[in-house]
Amino acid sequence: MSLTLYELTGKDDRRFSPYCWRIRMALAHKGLAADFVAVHFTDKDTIAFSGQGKVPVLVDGATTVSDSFEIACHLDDNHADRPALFGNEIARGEARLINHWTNSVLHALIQPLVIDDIYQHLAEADRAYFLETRSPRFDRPFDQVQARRETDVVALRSALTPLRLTLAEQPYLAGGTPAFADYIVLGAFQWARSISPFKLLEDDDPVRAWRDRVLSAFGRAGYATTAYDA
Ligand SMILES: N[C@@H](CCC(=O)N[C@@H](CS)C(=O)NCC(=O)O)C(=O)O
Repeated sequence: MSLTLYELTGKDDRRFSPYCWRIRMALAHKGLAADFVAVHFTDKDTIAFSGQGKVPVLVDGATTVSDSFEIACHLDDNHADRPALFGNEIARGEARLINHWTNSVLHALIQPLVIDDIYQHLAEADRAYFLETRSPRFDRPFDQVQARRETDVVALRSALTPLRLTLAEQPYLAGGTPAFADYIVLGAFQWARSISPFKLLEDDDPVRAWRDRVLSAFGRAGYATTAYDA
């Protein structure tokens, strides 16, 4: 059965989507090989077959799935002979909380810190689209939003306290071994380091050590990309 993942790319083939990274890691976790198709924000025609306009999109044989959480559920339900991304229904339910916290809190704290770096790493063809769709989220130009990051990063680091408390008791967010909850949060940090040299996490932050552990899993799957050493 062949698998194809459609994922976002930028200038110099930077794979910078947090949601797509969740699925890259999920495929590595399950030991499933896939073909990767790079798409730009404005390549809507390429993923039109999925019935919506966002990546990731996974094609698994005759089945097409979009939305990263739905894709993870699909992978567990349809490749149950492979290591589980959730483990059971309770863990799947709890991972939904991590999903929504990451999408609504973590991403919102990271985006202003790297918004101009994202813009600078976009393919030329995507720049006008990105300006048009993302500028309304901010009250000033991207470079001016990002200029405050040395002070704004404090709020991000503070919001990571629950992660630090969890990691003081277990090596991964999901428990003794990494699972989809880890890949959801990892995607946010991978998004940043794919396009920005700015250091979100201090050297002695246990979240940084966890991030590097997860990046190193499955034969260093998380390092198989162009990124900054941030
Ligand atoms: N809920 C979706 C969100 C996916 C998403 O927002 N993807 C972004 C890339 S990071 C996208 O494709 N955006 C298209 C656009 O803004 O036009 C998921 O979890 O997969």
